Amino acid sequence: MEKKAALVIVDVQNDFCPGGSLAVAEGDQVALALNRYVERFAAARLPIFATRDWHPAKTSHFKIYGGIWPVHCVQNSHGAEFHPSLRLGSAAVVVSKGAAPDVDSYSGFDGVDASGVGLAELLRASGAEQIFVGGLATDYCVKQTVLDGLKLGFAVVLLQDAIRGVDLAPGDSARALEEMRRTGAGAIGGVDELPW
Ligand code: VGL
Ligand code: ZN
Repeated sequence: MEKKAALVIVDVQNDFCPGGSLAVAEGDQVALALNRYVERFAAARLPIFATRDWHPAKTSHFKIYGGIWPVHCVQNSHGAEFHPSLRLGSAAVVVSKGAAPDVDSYSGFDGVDASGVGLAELLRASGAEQIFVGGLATDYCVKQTVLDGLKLGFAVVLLQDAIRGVDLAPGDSARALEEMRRTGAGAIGGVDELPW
């Protein structure tokens, strides 16, 4: 028997895409790749979760308050909206993270749905044993989400055609990929490699 799968889309928001305040090169490209996964998961009636970075205006995550990042993904701002190319469909559950004023919260597993239920619990309630993860950014939120997923006992498959990195230092994304694979994440390069 195949493990029951869920799709986890990480932070495909305007501020992480070209034109945004923390733009990842080709960040908008992941939306197009992810749309194909959304279609396949929705057709198979498998659960879909979309995380979003959801910061208060004042947080130690931002450079101006002691962190390392430009202001981005402030709650209810245009920059925090999902990129318009991403077609989430009605079934996707939105999971918000980064709302605390004093922690970075890179992992999607720090996120909660509209009722305050955390991602791990949502996944377990959906019956998911295996998560397919894509989005932004490879070297921060995707990496932390993948590593936490493995730690929590989920099988994790990285969507290599649907991730892009910040690369604050050159090679960060490549190193992140290596660490995720070494820790136990699998990977596929496109929807054609989905096992169903
Ligand atoms: C992220 C930097 C700062 C991410 C979030 O979603 O990868 N990166 N905040
Ligand atoms: Zn952030």
